[in-house]
Amino acid sequence: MLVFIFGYKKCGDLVQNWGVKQTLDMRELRKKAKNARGFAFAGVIVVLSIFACKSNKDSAGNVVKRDAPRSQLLAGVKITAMRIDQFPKYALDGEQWDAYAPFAADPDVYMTISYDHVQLFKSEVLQERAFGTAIDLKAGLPWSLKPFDKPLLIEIFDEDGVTSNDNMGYFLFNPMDYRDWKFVSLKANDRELTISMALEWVYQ
Ligand SMILES: [Ca+2]
Ligand SMILES: [Ca+2]
Repeated sequence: MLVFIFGYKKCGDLVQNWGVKQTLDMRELRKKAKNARGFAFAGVIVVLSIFACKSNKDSAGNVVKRDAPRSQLLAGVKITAMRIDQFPKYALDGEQWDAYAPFAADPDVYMTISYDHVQLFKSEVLQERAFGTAIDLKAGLPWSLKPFDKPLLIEIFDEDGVTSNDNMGYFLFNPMDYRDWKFVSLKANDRELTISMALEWVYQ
């Protein structure tokens, strides 16, 4: 019986000691693992530093100044080319554009771009444009669009001097709907009127 009690106690001590030893071993292991992680991290930093130093030098060992990395912050958009591809043959009343001037009945075409009733751009007036010919607008280009994330009103007119000009058609154009597009073509819903433009997106 005594032997049994002694044996039980000894066994209990062993278990207890083993538990303590186990705890100590785990602490030791954790400490080692932490140190190993620290060394690995330091190693990565050293390698990156060497790489960074090396990448700033060319093959001859000269220090090369690098451009700052380009961010993707959109700063604006410009129209660099604008063409009226086609326009209606007749005015809304079915008459020639300048029916009052029988020998100069073709329209005198120009374009405006407006936002919120404020005119942003007005092109040159191109006199007597024959039906079926494309019209390239060039004056004042490029046009920097501000705002570029709201619907802009693009209108095409026939200039009529003292009388009110004839509206040949219009488009609502929100540049952001075409983000990063280099060429955009628009067609008026209700008229044989199409325009196309080249865009340049500006990033800072
Ligand atoms: Ca007219
Ligand atoms: Ca006219």
